[in-house]
Amino acid sequence: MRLLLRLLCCCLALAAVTLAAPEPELRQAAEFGRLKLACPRGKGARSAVKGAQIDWYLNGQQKLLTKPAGTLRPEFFTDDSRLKLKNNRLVLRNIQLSDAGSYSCLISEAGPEQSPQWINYTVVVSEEQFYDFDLPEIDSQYMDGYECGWEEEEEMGSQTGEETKPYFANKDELRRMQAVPLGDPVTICCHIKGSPAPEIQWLYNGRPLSESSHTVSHVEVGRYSLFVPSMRQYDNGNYTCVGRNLLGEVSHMTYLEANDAAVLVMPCIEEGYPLNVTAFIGENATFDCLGSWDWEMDLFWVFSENNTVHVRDLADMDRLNRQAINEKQDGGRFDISTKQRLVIHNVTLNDTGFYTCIAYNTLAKAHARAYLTVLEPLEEIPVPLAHSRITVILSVVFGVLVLAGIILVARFYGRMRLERRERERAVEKANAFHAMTKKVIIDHQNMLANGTIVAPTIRIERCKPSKEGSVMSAYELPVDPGWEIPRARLQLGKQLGEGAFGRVVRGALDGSAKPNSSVTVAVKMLKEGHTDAELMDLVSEMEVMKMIGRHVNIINLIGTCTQDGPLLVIVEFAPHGNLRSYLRERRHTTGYERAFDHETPTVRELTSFAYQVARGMEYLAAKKCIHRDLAARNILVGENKTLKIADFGLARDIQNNEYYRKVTDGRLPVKWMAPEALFERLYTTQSDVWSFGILLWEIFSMGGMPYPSIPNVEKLFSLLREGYRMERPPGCPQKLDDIMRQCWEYYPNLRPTFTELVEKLGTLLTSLAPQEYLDLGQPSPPDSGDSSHDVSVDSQFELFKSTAM
Ligand code: ACK
Repeated sequence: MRLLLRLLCCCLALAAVTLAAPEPELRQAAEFGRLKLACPRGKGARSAVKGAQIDWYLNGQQKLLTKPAGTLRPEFFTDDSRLKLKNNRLVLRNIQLSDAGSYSCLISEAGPEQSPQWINYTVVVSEEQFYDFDLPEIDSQYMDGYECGWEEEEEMGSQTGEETKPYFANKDELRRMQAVPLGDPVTICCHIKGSPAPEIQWLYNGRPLSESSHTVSHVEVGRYSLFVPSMRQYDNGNYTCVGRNLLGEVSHMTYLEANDAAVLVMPCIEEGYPLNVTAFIGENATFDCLGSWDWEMDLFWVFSENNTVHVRDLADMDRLNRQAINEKQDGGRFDISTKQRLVIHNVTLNDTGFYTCIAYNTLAKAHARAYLTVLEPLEEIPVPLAHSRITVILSVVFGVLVLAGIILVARFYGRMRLERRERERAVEKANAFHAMTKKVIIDHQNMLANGTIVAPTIRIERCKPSKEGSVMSAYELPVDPGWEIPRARLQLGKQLGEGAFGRVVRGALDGSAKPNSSVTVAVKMLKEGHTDAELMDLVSEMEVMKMIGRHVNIINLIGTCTQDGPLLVIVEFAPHGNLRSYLRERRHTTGYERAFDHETPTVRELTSFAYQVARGMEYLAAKKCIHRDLAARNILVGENKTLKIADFGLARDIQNNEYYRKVTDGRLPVKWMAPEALFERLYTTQSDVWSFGILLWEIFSMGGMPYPSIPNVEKLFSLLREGYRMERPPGCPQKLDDIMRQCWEYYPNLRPTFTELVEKLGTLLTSLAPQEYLDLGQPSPPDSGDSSHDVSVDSQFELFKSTAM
């Protein structure tokens, strides 16, 4: 009966909406963006309808969700993962054009004397200006605080109690560091309460935000939050919220960092660190926590008197992070301005205990601890008053002590002389050892197995230098006459880039056939202070490149310098850098700055890029080479827009069986990784196909960051498991989107092979421009200037859709 009545009430109310609906509020949303519709509207209105039933409708009939009467639960979900109710706001994310319409909310059962109330919105969805990343539309009215999990209106009402100095109402939301993918929005929450209501100020790198010219136009300051709609490199820095009232002040600093590397490094603390420290009262004690340090990582220090710091998961980590030593603690005695170093000034006996350094990111955690022993200073023993017997005894004792001292000093000097002689002998021995070189032995024995190429085994042995005279290099490498190039023919130029251990420089290689002619090359080499393992990796890469052979769509080996100096691996030079930057620089912009005057590539060109990479990968797959890091950043753009796959030989195994498991945890390019690579460390050519799908998405989003709206890696993991896949980038042809989706089949064997991808993309290219079909043996020809096929991406969608595959 009650249900029937409610139904009747809804129907009547719905009719009322259609007949005499209050003026709906017009809300504009951007495609792929997010929208929040409040019900009820206005500050303070929420408390008036506490416990009311709230129903949301779309276009007057379709019920979206219901918040039942009497519940205080803040969140309600629907079958559509994009839609939820949070804190009485309907939240719709990843908005589609089809989401436009009228949204109505009915508040009923708010109280006996309150009649049902309708709130109406008309939602208009505008097509996303995909290339116009700089100033995305934001709904600033509802953004403040939304991400922070508290309600501003509630806060406003609670400011009336007895006088209190400012304090953090929600310590859980305080973060020491927030790493944000480049271009993503980020909110810093800082909910400071107090009575009278504290005045809140935001500082950027220690100075008032208003004085910092670059951020002021960009960030939005809410009452208790700071919102950066699109993180850029120059927004990096320390953001501090300060809350003050008559009774005192509190502040919290968050370091924000934008990063476009989708690569996570497992935290790792160097063995032996931090070291135990012993200090006298009043001295300073320093602990160092050396190890790998990555943009997604946080590091903090925890003090415990006994050896009991339990770290199991991220929740533990957050709990500990809140208990962590902070700089303000104990009158500023604890200095953690350099995170990896903890300095305790003016130590006291109370400081005795364990200091644990904890480094963590979403991938893993690492912690190590050291003990601080605090000693009391040696007290000076007062000399007793002279007494004849005591004086005699003391004199005798003194005499004995002096004698013993002399004997000890003599023995000490004897020992020192002995030790010095031993040390000299050891140095002589070490010098003799160093006069030897390290011989690099490349074992090609297993090069061919089942008709496929296998990486050689490389080892290093110490031996006497085989050449007379000065030793030019600590290593002796075997000469490969087929590839060896005299160093004199090579001139090294400016650096193109560097990684942790190696670097790449531009070079000019004198032509051997034509004198006075030179060709530009790229030269890979190691950095000073590299290890044997790094040299072995470069040797392995060089050998793999030799074995792989030549293909137009890979970076080919030109030659090597292995003798009389450091190892140089000379490869083809790609003048236009990596594909990701290439595309980003050529985005079609609608106003704001345009860095370079490059032409926006056509859909046909983009399809040709995809085709070329597929061809290169087909070749590598045929050689049983698994790339493991196929991404636009690892594709280089050569002359005539020829794409070349780089880094395919990078210490990534080639095996005669189809797959291998990577046991050791190194860098994980998570957003490009197939589920089986992500969850089981299982890499195959078919996991490369998944990465190729992400690469396709990168190409058709003009170098966009994959999964732009996914806040963290855990979320990505769970969404992938649930079958979530990225949306089609705007302007991307449907057929290309279909190919992406095939590459992202959960089961590797359901994904297309690279040969099938070459076929599909080739057909697509032919259907698009039959007369400009890519010559299979040749790089993609430069666009001939025939503008009939050269419509830019935005306008070609329709054209592409109508073309048969
Ligand atoms: O992404 P980039 O612009 O292109 O910066 C990196 C850097 O060196 C470190 O790897 C660039 N690089 C690597 N190999 C080549 C090459 N063969 N030709 C041109 N640039 C290269 C790469």
